[in-house]
Amino acid sequence: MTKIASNLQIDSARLWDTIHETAKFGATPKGGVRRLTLGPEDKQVRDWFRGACEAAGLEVHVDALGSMFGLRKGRDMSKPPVGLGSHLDTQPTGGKFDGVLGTLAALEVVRTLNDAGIETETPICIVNWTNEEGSRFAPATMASAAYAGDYTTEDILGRKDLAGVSVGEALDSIGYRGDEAVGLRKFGAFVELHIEQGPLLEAENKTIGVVDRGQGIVWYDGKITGFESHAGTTPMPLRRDALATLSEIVLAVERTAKAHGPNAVGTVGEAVIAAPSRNVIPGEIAFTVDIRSPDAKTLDAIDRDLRSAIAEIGSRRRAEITFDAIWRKPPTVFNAKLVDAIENATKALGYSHRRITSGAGHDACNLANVVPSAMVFVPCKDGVSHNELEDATQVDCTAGANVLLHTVLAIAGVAS
Ligand code: HGY
Ligand code: MN
Ligand code: MN
Repeated sequence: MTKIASNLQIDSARLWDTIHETAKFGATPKGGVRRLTLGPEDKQVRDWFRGACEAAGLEVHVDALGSMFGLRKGRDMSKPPVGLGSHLDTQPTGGKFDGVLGTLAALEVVRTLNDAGIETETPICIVNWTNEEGSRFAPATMASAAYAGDYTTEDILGRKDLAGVSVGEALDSIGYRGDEAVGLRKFGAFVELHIEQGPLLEAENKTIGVVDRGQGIVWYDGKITGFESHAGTTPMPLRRDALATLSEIVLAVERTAKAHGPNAVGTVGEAVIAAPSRNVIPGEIAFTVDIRSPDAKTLDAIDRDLRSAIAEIGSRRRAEITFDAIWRKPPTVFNAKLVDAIENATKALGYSHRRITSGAGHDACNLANVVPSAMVFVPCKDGVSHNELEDATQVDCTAGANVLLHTVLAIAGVAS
């Protein structure tokens, strides 16, 4: 690698300014970001991202699910580009860094290479994946999962939100249904920078997480059918109370995850009473469950135990319960050579680091099924994420972006 390239560092202030500039799209009073996928705020940040990519000399392409690709030419265009990026959509109570850091650090890598006049051997392609969060449309990481062949484009286009709007309609409403076939654009490797969204790096005072594995995830949709009846006249023993039934299921999820711990977590994140009323016993509830573990056998054991607990609760409470697994992401093992490249770049830059398993799902976990992929983590304050208080430091974000830069240079090669 040339002398210039080996000492190269990203522009810390520019990256930090970019993160805070885009945080205005969907800014919330508590200092977070609410930018649900394919909504008006997502369009704003997408338009901004397209402009920034074009200003950096990138060719911008959009695929049929709205994922955005910014291509930087390399000396040898016959070679597949090195991919780097993440996502710009957020949770309803999202923060400034989840997904945003990885996408904007990818842009900063390009800007830094441009400033230094460096041409890489292979092309580079930065990516904003549609709907990583899975909050408005399930499943999470849907666009990169379709890219990796887990779903057809038609299937994903037909997924609907709670208001009955389909992914296809939402893409059209913001003008981001591209004409490129999903999965057509190939990569030689894919690297994603992300905040850890957990407490380990901060607790151990480590700057970089070299991510070698990702947890497996199973998502369930559940429905409880009891019986609406008068809150004042229905004796307790005669009730078929859907909410009381769900309350036992919530505790069963918590109990089962703990029983299979310490490397297992379970969450009931959504519950919707069909016809809520203060003086009606809830008769119908839809709910969701999110189960995770780095171990596939643990996921199976939790599934088994949860189903038997739910069956017992349902029969005792005379409620009908449907419980369907709608998304199963097996645990990820990232590409060992790429993980080593990240670790080597981290050591060369002198950052403290540790190997780490990702507790969160990421687009790179899907890419790992079709191309050598790996991730770089940096700490976030108190390990908090999916919360408007999500925070990270400029120093750590800069370190992560420098590791991303030097990992990409090592893989793409420096032509001049
Ligand atoms: O749910 C996840 O793990 C990701 O943050 N969307
Ligand atoms: Mn994310
Ligand atoms: Mn997230």
